[in-house]
Amino acid sequence: MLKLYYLQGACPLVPHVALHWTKADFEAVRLERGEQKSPAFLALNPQGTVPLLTDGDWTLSQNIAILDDYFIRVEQDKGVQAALKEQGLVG
Ligand SMILES: N[C@@H](CCC(=O)N[C@@H](CS)C(=O)NCC(=O)O)C(=O)O
Repeated sequence: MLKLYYLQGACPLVPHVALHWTKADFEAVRLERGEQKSPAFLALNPQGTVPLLTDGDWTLSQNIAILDDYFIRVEQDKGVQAALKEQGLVG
């Protein structure tokens, strides 16, 4: 299952909104301030930053990379426009 690690009020809001709007099956994992530098999180992302998207052992950081990767997945599935249209977000 996809997991998006985030800090409240920070830039992971961008992929968080994208995943939510397209009804992705994902879990949002909220970190406490400073937790991004914990050994457990550094084992997932040595950069110690969020956002981090994981899917099993697969990990991806950086907002733009996550958006690119995710929307490629959606596009291959049913298409971003169709996903947003379902939500009534585009005409
Ligand atoms: N260029 C990165 C920026 C990552 C970044 O700086 N994330 C911030 C939150 S917006 C962060 O994790 N800050 C906590 C820290 O650096 O310890 C991206 O677009 O994902």
